[in-house]
This record gives sequence, structure tokens and C-alpha cells, in this order.
Amino acid sequence: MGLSASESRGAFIVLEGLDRSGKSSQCANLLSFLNKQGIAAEAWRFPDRSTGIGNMISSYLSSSADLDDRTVHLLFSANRWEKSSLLETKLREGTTLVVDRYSYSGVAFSAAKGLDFNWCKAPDEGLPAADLVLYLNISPEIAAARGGYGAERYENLNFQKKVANCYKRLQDSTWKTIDATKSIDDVQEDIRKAVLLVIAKCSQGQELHRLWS
Ligand code: T5A
Ligand code: NA
Repeated sequence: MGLSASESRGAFIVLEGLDRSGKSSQCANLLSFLNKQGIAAEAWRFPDRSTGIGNMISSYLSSSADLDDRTVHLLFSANRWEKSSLLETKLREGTTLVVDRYSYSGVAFSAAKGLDFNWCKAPDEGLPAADLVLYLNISPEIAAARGGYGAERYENLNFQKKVANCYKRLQDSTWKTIDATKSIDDVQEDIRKAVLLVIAKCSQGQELHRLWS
């Protein structure tokens, strides 16, 4: 069931960026800020490694399982579809969702491997679209210098440069670019301003869009 234009709802906020751009730190800070403000909110992440499909993805990312590129792309998409009705229910109930990666990662990372850009978009067509995509902008070099880099499959400089270029092709009016090289607190300040505006619009009934419109 779609959402009618006048219904109050939660906002669908997605954080995107290269590996080590600071998404998880910012999601956690944002969630506690929103809860302190008395705003109903939950933090989600993709891949959701807790499902059967998520488990296959997790083995693949840690390089313990090998999968064909198109197969893993479709698993990432299926992992979003399996959560999509709950996601929509939460929004309709008035819960704001702060989501660490979504379809935008799905397209950017698979297209960076050389898969056709439009082929990569196709399986996610019809999923709820984010009201706001916060793109944590950082150079691949600075991200690589942060802690823990190199543990998972995609964490190498050359590949991350390709991912950054693919992200650029996805940007539309729902995206806001955030300078992710600032301190954690300063990045959070910039994020909060953008998020509160969008939460207000959604509580006034802004329509939920579908990918890729
Ligand atoms: N993927 C994902 C696909 O290929 N297709 C898909 O459809 C989807 C959904 C897993 C991988 O899967 C790919 C993309 C990924 O390669 P993940 O589990 O979210 O995705 O892994 P990462 O994004 O790599 O998560 P990370 O934990 O590595 O990075 P974050 O969350 O961006 O960064 P964070 O907050 O953990 O911070 C990293 C380090 O930097 C420091 C932190 O303290 C930490 O040490 N830091 C800062 N340092 C200085 N200044 C700041 N402002 C800082 N912010 C954080
Ligand atoms: Na993360």
C-alpha cells in the first residue's frame, strides 16, 4: 500500500559514502540525538547480515566465499526487498529510519566492478526511495588512512576511486553532500540540520517516492 500525500510519517534517511567515510559513527550519534529530542527513530543498516541472505553476503564480504558478481549483486538487492515491507510499515507508523547504506551502495559498488550501470539499478526499481541521502564525502586516500581499512573485500584504494565515480552518477535532488573530513562532531552538526528539515517535511505528509524516480 502506498502512502497518501497528507499522511504524517517518519523520514527515510540514508547515509552513503566510501568505506571508512564515517557512516556508522554518524548513524549512531544521529540516532541518540533524535531519541533525546523525543523523535521516534531506529537505526538500520544494509547489508542486514542477520538474515539467511545477509549471511551469504557476509561470507562473501569477508572473502570466505566466492560468488559471481551478478549473483552477489542480486543478493544485496534481495536483502533490501526482504526488509522493504517492514521498512515501509515503520515509516507509516511515524518512525524515522536512519539507514547505513542502501540501494545507492548496491549500484555504486557493483558498477565499480564493471557491471552495466542500468543493469545494476534494475533489481532495486520499486523499492522505497530515501527522502534524504547524506553523502559523506571523503577522498579514497583519507578514508584509507582511517582505522581498520583492508579487512574486507572492497577495501582497496583503486576500487574505492571507481566507487566514488559511480556514486557521482546517482546524485539527484534528494542528495546532500557532507564534508566528511571534518571532526566527528562537526560532521554530525551538518547532518542534524539537514535531517531535522526532512523530518519536518515528512511529518507534514511529504510523499514517499520509489526508486528510481
Ligand atoms: N555493499 C553494500 C555492496 O557492495 N552492495 C550493497 O548493496 C551494499 C548495501 C559492507 C560493504 O558492502 C558493500 C559496501 C561495503 O564495502 P559496511 O559493512 O557498511 O559495508 O562496511 P563499511 O561501509 O566499510 O563500514 P565501515 O565501518 O568500514 O565504515 P564507516 O561506517 O563509513 O565508518 P566508521 O564510522 O566505522 O569509521 C571508520 C573509522 O574512522 C574513524 C572511526 O573512529 C573509525 O575508526 N572516523 C573518523 N576519524 C576522523 N574523523 C572523522 N570525522 C571520523 N569519522 C569516523
Ligand atoms: Na560501517
